Amino acid sequence: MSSSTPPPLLAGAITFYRAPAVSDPSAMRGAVAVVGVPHDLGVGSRPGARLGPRAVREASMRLGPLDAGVFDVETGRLRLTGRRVVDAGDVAALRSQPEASLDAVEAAVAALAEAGALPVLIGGDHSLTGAAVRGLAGGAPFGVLQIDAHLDLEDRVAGSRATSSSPMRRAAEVASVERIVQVGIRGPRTSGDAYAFARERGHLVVTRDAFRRADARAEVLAALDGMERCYVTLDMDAFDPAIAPGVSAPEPDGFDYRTVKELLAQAAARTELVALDVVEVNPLVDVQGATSNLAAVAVLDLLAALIP
Ligand SMILES: [Mn+2]
Repeated sequence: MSSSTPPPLLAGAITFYRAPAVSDPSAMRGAVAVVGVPHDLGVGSRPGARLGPRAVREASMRLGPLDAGVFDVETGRLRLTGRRVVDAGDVAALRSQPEASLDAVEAAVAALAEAGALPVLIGGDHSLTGAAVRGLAGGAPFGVLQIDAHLDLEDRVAGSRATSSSPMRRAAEVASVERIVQVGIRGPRTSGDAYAFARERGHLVVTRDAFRRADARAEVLAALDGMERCYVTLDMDAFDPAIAPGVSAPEPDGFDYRTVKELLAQAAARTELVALDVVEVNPLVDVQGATSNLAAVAVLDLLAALIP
C-alpha cells in the first residue's frame, strides 16, 4: 500500500502512528525507532504501566502513517516528512525478573544506537531510564533533561536498585553522563538525601514553582545550550493530574501541555537528542485514555520539532 493512500482509520495492525513494524536494527539506520517497554516491576504502588506501550500505540492510531507528513496548522507547513519512523516492537520484559528485564532494555537501546537509529522508548515505569542510559554508555558523553514531579534519585528502596524512584541515580552512575537537569519537581515524595545528592553532583534542579519564573526558565535553556547531546526523559507525572490522571504517583500543580511542548521543542532545537523516553503511562488508573493520548501527542510534537 503506498503512503499516499493510507488505510481506513480502524484498519491495520496497531503500531506507533501506523509506522511500519521493523525488527532488524540494521534496517533502522537513520530512523526514529519506537520501542515499547512493558515493565512496571519498579513501582511501589498502583501497578499498570506495563500496559502503557499498548495504550499509547492505540491512542496514536488516530493519525499516521507519518511518512505522509503531518500538516502543522500553526505554521501552514507539512512536518515529519524528513525522517523515517519505525515501530521496533517491545522489549521482552520478563515476569518477576526486574533486573533481567532492565538488562534487556539496556541491550535494546545499545543495539539501536549501534545501528544508527534514534531510540524512543514508551514505558513502562521510570526504572527503564537507568537501563536505557546504560545502553548509551559506550558512545559520546551526553546530558540528561528529566521532566518529572520527582527527583528519582533514591539509591535503593527496600534494598532494590531497580525501582522507579532510582533511575536518575542509576543514570548519574554512568561515566558518560554529564549534567542532569531536573524540571518540574514538586510534592512531598522527594527526600532530603536525594536533594543533597543532586546538589553535590551539580544537577540543575528547577521545581515546578520555580519554573514559573523567567530567570529559572532561562537557566534551563542555558543548561541545554551547554549540552552537546541530550537524553530526554518525560515522566507523565510532570503534567498536572487533571490532564494526566493515569500515572502511578500523581502530584497536584503539574505542568500544562503547552509548557512541556515548548520545553521539548527547546531541547530539540538546542541539543542533539541521543534518545527519548516517555514513562509512567498507567492505563489501569487512566481516565478515558487521556494520559495515553497525551503521551502519544507529546512524542509526535517532539518528533515534529526534531524532523524538518
Ligand atoms: Mn519519575
